[in-house]
Amino acid sequence: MPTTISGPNGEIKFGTGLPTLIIGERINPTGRKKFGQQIASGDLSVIKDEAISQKNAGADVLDVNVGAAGVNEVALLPLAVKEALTAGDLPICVDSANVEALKAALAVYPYKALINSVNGEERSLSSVLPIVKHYGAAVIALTIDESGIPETVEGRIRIVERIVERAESYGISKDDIVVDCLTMAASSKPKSALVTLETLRILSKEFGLASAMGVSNVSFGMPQRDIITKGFLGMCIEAGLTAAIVNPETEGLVSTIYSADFLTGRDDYARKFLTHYRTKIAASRNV
Ligand code: THG
Repeated sequence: MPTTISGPNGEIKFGTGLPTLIIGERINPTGRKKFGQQIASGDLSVIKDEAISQKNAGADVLDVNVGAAGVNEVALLPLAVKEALTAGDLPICVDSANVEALKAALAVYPYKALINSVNGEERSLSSVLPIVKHYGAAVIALTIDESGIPETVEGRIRIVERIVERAESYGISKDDIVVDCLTMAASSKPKSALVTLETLRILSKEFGLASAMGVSNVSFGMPQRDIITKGFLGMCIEAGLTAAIVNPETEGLVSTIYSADFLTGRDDYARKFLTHYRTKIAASRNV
């Protein structure tokens, strides 16, 4: 069964065989000092701007993260979610390591949210999973636990099995678990991209689980990062990735997703491709 989340315009479904869900990652202060300072001072216009520009670039969902120095996440995350929701009119992926902030944000979200994230650590399982159940949300499950990110495919799958088992004990359906196989920098761990792809392939094809991943980490430490990120993104989609956490404004990134979906039979009748590029297609006919 596909995973369902919802927003002001109704439900969105994603999963095996369906087009890749594009989760816009730009509402996040990581590495952006000015963004952090602005939201800490209560100026949410930057959230509105990022919501609109990511939607126009092709985002289906907006990730909202306000974790930065000097920010009271419990107070700010709900405001940021409301701002992004109003401006973007898209479902929200509520992103925080602070459980109280997640609760406060979910309390103001009147649809089915995606929560980012739970992991295999006991304190994460026992604090996040009850919230997932209570709010009827879906959740991204990271393949990391007390011992870190396993280097092997088997180690990462064991964490997923543990999370799914615990989730089911809370009455959370498997369809509401979205696994994240975690990407590391290929420049420092040359074989890690292959481990991530292999894990993704097994969880997708054999376990039938939905998946989400931030792909840009793969290119960390390299020049021309976007080239490597886009190549990896195409491979992830072939391996079964169902939701990509990306910057949709990166030149050529959304095209990579549309072409990979088309080539893997995930875009029936190339409908999404033809709709997204209709203006360009019409222009090229008229030359
Ligand atoms: N999995 C899950 N959630 C995630 C990630 C993941 N959330 C966070 C991250 N990875 C995805 N989001 C971002 C947000 C910002 C950046 C990268 C990934 C980023 N920021 C630039 C920097 O740090 O240099 C600044 C960009 C700018 O200034 O324009 O790269 O993997 N579940």
